[in-house]
Amino acid sequence: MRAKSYNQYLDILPEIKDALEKGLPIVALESTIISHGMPYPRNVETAKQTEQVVRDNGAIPATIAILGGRLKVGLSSAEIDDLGKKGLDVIKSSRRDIPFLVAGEQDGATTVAATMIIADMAGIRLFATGGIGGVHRGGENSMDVSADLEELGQTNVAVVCAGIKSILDIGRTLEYLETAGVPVVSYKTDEVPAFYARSSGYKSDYQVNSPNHAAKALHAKYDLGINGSILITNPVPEIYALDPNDINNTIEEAITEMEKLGITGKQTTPFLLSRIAERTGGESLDTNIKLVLNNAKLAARIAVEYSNACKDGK
Ligand code: PSU
Ligand code: MN
Repeated sequence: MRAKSYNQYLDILPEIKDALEKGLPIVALESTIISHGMPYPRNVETAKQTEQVVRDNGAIPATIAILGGRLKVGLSSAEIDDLGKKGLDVIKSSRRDIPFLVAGEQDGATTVAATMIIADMAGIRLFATGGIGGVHRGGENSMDVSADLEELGQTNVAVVCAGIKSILDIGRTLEYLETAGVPVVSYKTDEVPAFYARSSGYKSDYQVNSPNHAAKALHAKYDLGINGSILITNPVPEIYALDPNDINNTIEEAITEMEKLGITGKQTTPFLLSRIAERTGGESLDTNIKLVLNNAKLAARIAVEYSNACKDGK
């Protein structure tokens, strides 16, 4: 067997390669959120704004996707435009899909799981997104459990998100993460936020009050050789949060509609996100965008501290 070398599959933008060599702070960003998570053109605007927020907070953005079978670490502005315009026509790609897209020289938008895998290959340890996949409601029967959870259990990239969305079974998702050995931490609160809403009623494992605290825990984890992610949940800013009861009713209605239509598998999350946006008259989309930007800021600040911790060796 050949020595393990992923480099032949990776295309890393020169700015990011340089930052990796120098140990500078970098934040990975996913592309399924662009193609499947939001409608055009706000998906493209948001992707570019997110990159800018990462830069404004001292780190270098690396938006990840698969293009023509190449694992791209960092996209050009034109490539982001293209993914955003193609939307649902791009293949939503998780761990299972990567080898087939490479072999077929195809394009794929990467989910949290696939983005983590590619970020890890490049050596990027921080990743910002909006929401992760989890155990779907009724998952105890359907077994609809996102591959994101298994990835969080094994791949060495910390993920900053806005908590667990109530399209999912929050309690079971947290149980799964506990089993997988993933610490769920919350930023400046002791509760796991619920994406559109700041509160879920579930306590997180650890509260962190500074980017430095999160970075030190991450550094300790990888220094100790404990594989897997730390899930850093960051509540949506108060002014953009939605009323938990209102949004839960909207989510219930969207789930009922989805069940009637017989939608399952990888179509589930994109369907629910777009129905919820329609039913809230775009309000949920505005909240979604604001929380992504908020997460990019926190991830960049943690990346700065993590880069310092690595240089100090502590
Ligand atoms: N949640 C969101 N927006 C998203 C997703 C989740 O609020 O765009 C995307 C992410 O890419 C995530 C994926 O990794 O959906 C999970 O899909 P599934 O449940 O099919 O694994
Ligand atoms: Mn699923």
